[in-house]
Amino acid sequence: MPAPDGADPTLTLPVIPHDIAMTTAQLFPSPATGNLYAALRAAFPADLDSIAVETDHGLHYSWRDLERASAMLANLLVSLQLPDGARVAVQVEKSVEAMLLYLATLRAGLVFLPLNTAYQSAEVQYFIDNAEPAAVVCTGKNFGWVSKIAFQAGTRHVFTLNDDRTGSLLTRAAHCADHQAVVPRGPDDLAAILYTSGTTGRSKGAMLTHANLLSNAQVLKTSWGWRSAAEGGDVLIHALPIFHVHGLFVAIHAALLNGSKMIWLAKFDPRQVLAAMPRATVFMGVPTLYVRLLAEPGLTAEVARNMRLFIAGSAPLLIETFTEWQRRTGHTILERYGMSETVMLTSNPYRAIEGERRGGTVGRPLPGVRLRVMSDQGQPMPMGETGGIEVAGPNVFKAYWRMPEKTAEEFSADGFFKTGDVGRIDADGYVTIVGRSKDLIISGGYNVYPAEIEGYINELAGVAESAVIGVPHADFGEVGLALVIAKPGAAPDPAAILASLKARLANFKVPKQCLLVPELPRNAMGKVQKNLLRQRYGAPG
Ligand code: MLC
Ligand code: AMP
Repeated sequence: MPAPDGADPTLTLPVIPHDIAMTTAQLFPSPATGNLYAALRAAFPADLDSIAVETDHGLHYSWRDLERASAMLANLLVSLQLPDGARVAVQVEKSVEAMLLYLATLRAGLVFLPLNTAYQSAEVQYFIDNAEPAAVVCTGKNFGWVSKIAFQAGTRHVFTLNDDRTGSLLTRAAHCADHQAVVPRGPDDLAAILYTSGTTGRSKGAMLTHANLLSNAQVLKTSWGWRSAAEGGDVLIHALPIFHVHGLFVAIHAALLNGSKMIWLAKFDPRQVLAAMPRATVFMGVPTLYVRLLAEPGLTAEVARNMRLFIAGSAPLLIETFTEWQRRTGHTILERYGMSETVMLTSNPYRAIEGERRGGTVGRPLPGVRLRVMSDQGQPMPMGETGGIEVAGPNVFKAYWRMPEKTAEEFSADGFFKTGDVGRIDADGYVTIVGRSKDLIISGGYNVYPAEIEGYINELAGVAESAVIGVPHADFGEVGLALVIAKPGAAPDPAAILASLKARLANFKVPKQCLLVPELPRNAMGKVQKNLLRQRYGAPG
């Protein structure tokens, strides 16, 4: 395989062309090591020269390539002699090498901290200051500002990694041995920290252990009937970003733990997905991906004939999308529900014998997950009635990074995590999410916290105060709308407000519209009544 210009040729990889009551000991291949990578590696197919990943650039990576290249990267990380529990923060474009860096971080026993590529300097600064990573990996184009933030925060090592297999990380790893003994880790040791925004606007780092991730991956492998090579094998179309639970854990772990090939798309493009579909069996997406695929005339039962399973999650799937998908392809989407703090919690049934895939619901709690619906007073709600969803299980995260008070607040006295989602369970055990108690907008599968955006708007000249609400949107499901009250005598320009947000915030957080309003409705406590604003301004967009 020719290396692209500037790529380090030595790292150019050879081309070829339920039982969920499993104990931790059963889950891990060897009691000596609880390292998630060891479990994934144990599931690689016997033929290590078969193709593991095929990219949209026509590159092929074998299972041996994954093993060797992740060993080289892990050896580089180990050579840095970082202390136990050290964080490796990564903000890079999607590439197979970025996935290899994740696997290498696991192998080296370090803690992976992925960051959305849309985050700008103020956002990245917060994560780096808060997590104090020992190493940071960024794109070459961002090296100037990211390294400045990192070095100021005391990070000693900053590498670059680009999506064309260049960058100092690969150059350095090319000098490392291509075999590595996986660093032993206990099941309770940290594997990753995923930042999830807080209601106060300050992000919290959810600390996920090797056992959290592996137990969930095992459960999904069984529940979704992943087919071994002997059963004809599965092929996953991977079209999601790899800095959140969905693309990083649910998709990658499932494929690796099943020894299944991935067709790897750097960015979601509906036409590329359709082109890959006849050679694939499994697809995972947020609802926006399904909406955009439905807009393609090429989406037919014929193109989806080899597909075994379409999985949706991260945001509510509209019943129209669910029904229309059935009509166009003959397939019933399986909707599931998860969170950064818990990985996957519920799933609609895969097998008909377990029940129907019920549109508008997120299915039943996954094996091992205990889920309950509670009143505001902390009492269990009768079946079918709505309340706060709380969960417990081997998948639930350990704590928020360096926020013991927040952690205590969000767990009940008997150890259930309060999801902030509002829902009900029916007599068959199906869970329906009806809303959120947390003030959160989910736009195209990304979470946006109004408080963070309001904070930025309120600092702008001429603004007295603001409220950001989520309003329905045909493509993204929900998008932000900013309602702004001007200071007396001032007339801030809504377009200028949006432009200044765009200059400072990740683009998906920027409201799609901004309106000047004379007042905001408030309750007796003086709190803005966002439900009234949603009623008033929430006509579908
Ligand atoms: C992009 N934009 C968005 C947006 N994505 N705005 C709101 N919400 C989003 N999600 C902005 C762009 O910056 C651009 O702004 C404009 O909207 C149009 O962009 P686009 O070209 O249409 O966007 P695209 O690059 O195609 O991205 C859309 C997308 C992407 C849907 C493919 O957002 C995506 O990959 N979403 C998946 C998120 C995900 O993986 N979530 C899982 C979280 S895990 P402008 O102004 O520049 O034109 C989780 C747990 C669980 O929740 O249960 O899984
Ligand atoms: P995150 O913090 O990015 O992990 O987002 C988690 C949130 O996404 C959950 O708390 C839910 O509000 C939402 N979510 C995930 N899956 C679904 C789903 N299938 N339906 C509705 N909301 C979902």
